[in-house]
Amino acid sequence: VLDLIEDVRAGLLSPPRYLPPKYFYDDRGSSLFDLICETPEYYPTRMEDSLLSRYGQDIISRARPGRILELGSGTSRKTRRLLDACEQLAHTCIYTPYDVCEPALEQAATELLSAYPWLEITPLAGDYHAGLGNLPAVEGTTLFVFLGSTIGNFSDAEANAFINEIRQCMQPGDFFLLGADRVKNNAVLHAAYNDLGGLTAAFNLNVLSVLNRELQADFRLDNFAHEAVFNTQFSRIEMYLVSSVQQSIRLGTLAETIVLEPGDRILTEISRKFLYEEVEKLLADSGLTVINHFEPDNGYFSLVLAQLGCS
Ligand code: AVJ
Repeated sequence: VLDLIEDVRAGLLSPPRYLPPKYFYDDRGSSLFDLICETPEYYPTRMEDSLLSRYGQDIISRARPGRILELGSGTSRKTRRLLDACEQLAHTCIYTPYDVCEPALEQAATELLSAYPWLEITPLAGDYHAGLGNLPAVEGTTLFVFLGSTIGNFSDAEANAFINEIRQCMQPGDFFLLGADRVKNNAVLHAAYNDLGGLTAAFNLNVLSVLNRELQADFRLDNFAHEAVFNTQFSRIEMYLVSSVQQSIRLGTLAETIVLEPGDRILTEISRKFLYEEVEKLLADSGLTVINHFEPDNGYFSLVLAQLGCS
């Protein structure tokens, strides 16, 4: 809650209003996100999943990881493709899911153990924005994975800082697997963030329920509309909550009041879309060497395996 108070003070009290996207993911938000992933419009999850199924064995046989460390693991659904590949190659390893959400970690661990009895799971709870700290040593290499194009939620500077953080935790020879969404036809992008079933809208609005609950606020969800537009200049989807009326909102915990006019907007998420070269540049700028760059025929998504060179 302290983080939230600070972020709300910094971002929400005056325009341009901005909230970090990490507050979407309470129980309801996480369920809504899972449902979004199944809509016909939201292609990234399916694309990444099929790349992981297709190239999982290539990745595992190249990295032969002693440990797979997944940042922001959530339900660990996508990671199963990598674990399947381990199984097919009779390769065993430790799996360390790393997430802010402890209940999700525990549930994922229980489910994974029943599906992969050979797997040793050592979950790590924490906020990766605060850095990874000291990782327990393991035998063999560690394969760091950061999937789902969550990297797209970061600004350029944040993305570089984040990958640098990870690089600091890597030993020479360790690998990094990054999933990143790519620039594509505007209509496809627009539809992915404006699904006809209204799940993305519900997901976006849900952050106001989080604020209501955590900060004794009185946002009325029906006074806001979901908006998601592709900003060509910055090559990113921008997701907003737009005030549809003149309204004042009380934030009890902060003893603050926000006044909004019709049309006033709160930026709730950026989701950057990268060019092929930009994905590689992100990694190269942190001193990582690209080993494999996987993409589907339509170039909708990138899955990149990189390594910290042994010097
Ligand atoms: C989980 C951050 C990758 O940016 O596409 C989905 C979140 N927001 N629909 C994304 C999201 C709206 C998603 N990431």
